Amino acid sequence: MYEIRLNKFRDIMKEERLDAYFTLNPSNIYYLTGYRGDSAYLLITESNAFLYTYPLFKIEAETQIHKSVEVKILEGKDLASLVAQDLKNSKSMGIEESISLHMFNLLYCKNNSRIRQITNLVERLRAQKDESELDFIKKAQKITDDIFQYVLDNLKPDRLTELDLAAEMEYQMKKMGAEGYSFKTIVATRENSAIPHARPRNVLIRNNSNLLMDFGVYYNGYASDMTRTIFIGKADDEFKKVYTTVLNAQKKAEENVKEGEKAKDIDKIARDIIKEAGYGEFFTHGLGHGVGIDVHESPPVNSKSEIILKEGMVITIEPGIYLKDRFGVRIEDMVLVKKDGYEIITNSPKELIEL
Ligand SMILES: [Mn+2]
Repeated sequence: MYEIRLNKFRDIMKEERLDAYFTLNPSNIYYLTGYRGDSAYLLITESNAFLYTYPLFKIEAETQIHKSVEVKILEGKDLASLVAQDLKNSKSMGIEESISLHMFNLLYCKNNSRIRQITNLVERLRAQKDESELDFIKKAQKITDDIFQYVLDNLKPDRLTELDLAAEMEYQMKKMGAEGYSFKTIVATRENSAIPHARPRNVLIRNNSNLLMDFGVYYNGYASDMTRTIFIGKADDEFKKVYTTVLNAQKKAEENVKEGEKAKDIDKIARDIIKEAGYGEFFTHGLGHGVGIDVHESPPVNSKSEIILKEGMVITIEPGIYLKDRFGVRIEDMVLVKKDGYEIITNSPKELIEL
């Protein structure tokens, strides 16, 4: 599997006229080699791949990494000199992130390699998931769905603060077999839910409040991401109107997901529905994003995204309406793009729930 990914990546390198590629991005390194430790550097050349790391990570490196990658432990050896040596006669090297001046000098002067800063090459590959990745993402989302059900079964008004509930949900993630959260859990009621990326407060979750929960977990290095907004007590007409609008936008956008569609057109479907209902100015973010090893990754799904959806992409569809100082509603699913349609990975109910 890793060999296939490395070779696919070498094809991209060729297209970009690079004969070497250097990265220290942990997500890209995990994707290309299976290594999940810290502090590693990956060099890919036309025929070899080298992973450099420190003695502290020797065991991970030796057990996790596929044999098509040569592991080099930095025991008193200088990384830049090793890389320069392994580069041999590379003429054009792509580098993703910033590197030290020392390393730049070694690579550039000693090796006479042309260096180009370049981003999103590995991300391009990562956008389309293979079967094993989909399996991890689905397992992550299953745990996320189970946590939502746990909240519905156990939540009582006037007992927990937003922070309490966020802590309880994060505790359950690990109890249910996840590695932890994929981003800090958002639990927000009333005016706090009108902030798209709200921080949970030390404020009680009261009766007659909406409750927005945006959360996800990591499972085997893959993220999930979902949002549900429920109502504690009996929802008033305005909340119902906002909720129905968001839900309608969310569903219509989802139904149009298919290979060959433009990401920005999917965004427009949701945005138009919210506009028509009179809430256009209150939908203040893009419709969604790719999810995988990173909880936000390629492809972006927003009004500017020229990306054409392809089979195997996993994206979120998450429209929202945010009424400042009052309340907000967001509904988010993860959706798998298929050749002739879509599959909703999220299984939690999304019709309005009044607890
Ligand atoms: Mn999201």
